[in-house]
Amino acid sequence: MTTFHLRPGTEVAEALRDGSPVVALESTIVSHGLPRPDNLRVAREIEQTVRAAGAVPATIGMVGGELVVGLDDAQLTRLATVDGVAKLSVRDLAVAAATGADGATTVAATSAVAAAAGIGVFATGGLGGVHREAAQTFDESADLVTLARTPIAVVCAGVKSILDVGATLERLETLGVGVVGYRTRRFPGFYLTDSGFDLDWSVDSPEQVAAVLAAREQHGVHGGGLIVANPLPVDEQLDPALHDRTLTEGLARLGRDGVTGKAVTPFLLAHFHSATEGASLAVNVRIILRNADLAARIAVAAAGHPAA
Ligand code: PSU
Ligand code: MN
Repeated sequence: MTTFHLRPGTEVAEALRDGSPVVALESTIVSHGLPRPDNLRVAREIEQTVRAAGAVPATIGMVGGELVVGLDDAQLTRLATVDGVAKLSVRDLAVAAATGADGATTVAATSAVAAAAGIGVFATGGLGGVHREAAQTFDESADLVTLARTPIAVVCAGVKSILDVGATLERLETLGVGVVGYRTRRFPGFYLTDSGFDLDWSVDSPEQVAAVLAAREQHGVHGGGLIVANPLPVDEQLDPALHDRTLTEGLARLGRDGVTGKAVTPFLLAHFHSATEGASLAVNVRIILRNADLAARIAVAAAGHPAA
């Protein structure tokens, strides 16, 4: 079993011990999802946003084979700047630990480690899901199957719009992963406010999300994760025409360059960032910061709303 390192006496360890609000954050977005040098600045801004809303940030990642819950600034800097940082899903954690690797954890790996550490709320940009060619390639993110068995609330702007959103929602239903819109009945489309798909449930406040988490504890039927889908306001989304053009072009390049497996998502995100000349990057950053803020407010509400 891979154990994580929660150094006694660290801010995260003390907050967890005291039942204070903690928000888990992933590192793949830092190492593979955002371009340098913005990535390190944004990683720090995400943590500051969590703090400003009254919670302790716990960015998760692997440094020299050590799985860390609550990277310090030197560790965060290392994962943001050195070459050869591996992208770690759940299945990679043990191998990376045993070989002393540096690695960034995906939504799947971050959720699994956070839940094991006792953290109940996690903020990211957009979830992984079913890729558009999945009927041929079988490419479906391990984020989905991991959330099926991991009791954590993930605040995100839906799934990345590069994916097959309808198929992803069907899989989430099959897998028993809860999905609630935050002040909306439409599933967000990451760069876009609205993916075009309806949701069954909407919640209006961090307190209401905390009540959902508490009800789950009381029922003792935990199941898996809860997705809190937090859309961008319409005037902050990426221009839909630019989005559609960029996506068509990116998908064509994917085929031309023969990109497959775990390289697909970073490739498409990088294509968006360069083809939109930074417009998608600005949108991506706004998404993450808004989600970090909401996640922190949920964690604060949950800390004051313990299950009976
Ligand atoms: N959200 C973002 N940027 C990212 C990711 C999510 O805004 O880079 C990362 C997450 O770590 C997610 C991963 O788990 O992309 C999905 O990769 P894949 O499709 O290979 O499972
Ligand atoms: Mn994949």
